[in-house]
Amino acid sequence: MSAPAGHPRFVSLEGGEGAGKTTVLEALRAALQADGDEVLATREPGGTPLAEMIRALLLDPSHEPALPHTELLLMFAARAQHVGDTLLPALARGAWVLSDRFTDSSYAYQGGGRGLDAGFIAELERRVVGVRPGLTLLLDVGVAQGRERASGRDLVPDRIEGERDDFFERVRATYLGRAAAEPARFRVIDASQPAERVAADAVAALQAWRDAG
Ligand code: T5A
Repeated sequence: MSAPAGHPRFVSLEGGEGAGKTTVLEALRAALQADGDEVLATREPGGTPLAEMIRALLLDPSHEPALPHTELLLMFAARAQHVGDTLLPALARGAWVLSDRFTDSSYAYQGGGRGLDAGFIAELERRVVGVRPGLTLLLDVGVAQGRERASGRDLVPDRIEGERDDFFERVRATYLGRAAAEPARFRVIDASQPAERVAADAVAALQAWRDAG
């Protein structure tokens, strides 16, 4: 069975810790709204009240660590709720959807980082999610630089931010591998640049993709 099809109004932002997704998302939203389009900006894990509760459970460092499969299945539980309750209804009414992370994060973090089987993740994607972004902007930055940015902002690292550098190197390598394998969907943005430059590159990539579609 093949991967789910990409939707032409669904854009995801991906990258490691501190890549600058939140900053870029606002620039993309402003660019689309300037054209008068409805835009839903959302995030994963999260995007609905129940999915946000699952997010809190996943990232809370105060309880025992989630085992890799527990983490994967909770990510997909949150995603199922997000897709069914928020994302598909927005696409059906013609809105743009901008998602800070989507299924590629599960391939990168639970697949690459935790070492879970990509075939199993693909099966969950087909059965539980059933949709892919038409465009995925991968904000690529070196692990040390990204972690330094994230640590400058967070007082207490969440459960995943507390992982070691080798975990995040595998996450990055998995993202870059996926981008190389799917050049029609991915655009890799150099996120080591100043924030305004990264945002401008991301907006230009979105506009070029939209104009070509
Ligand atoms: N996860 C998620 C999984 O493991 N599997 C999954 O399936 C999914 C969906 C989510 C965690 O869950 C994991 C991945 C994550 O570990 P989160 O808090 O949402 O947790 O984590 P992130 O998405 O990584 O959020 P961050 O906020 O850490 O990263 P951002 O959004 O990429 O970075 P941003 O924009 O907040 O910027 C971080 C700091 O850097 C500065 C900003 O001002 C900010 O202070 N900054 C820059 N500084 C200099 N130059 C630039 N270009 C900068 N861009 C931003």
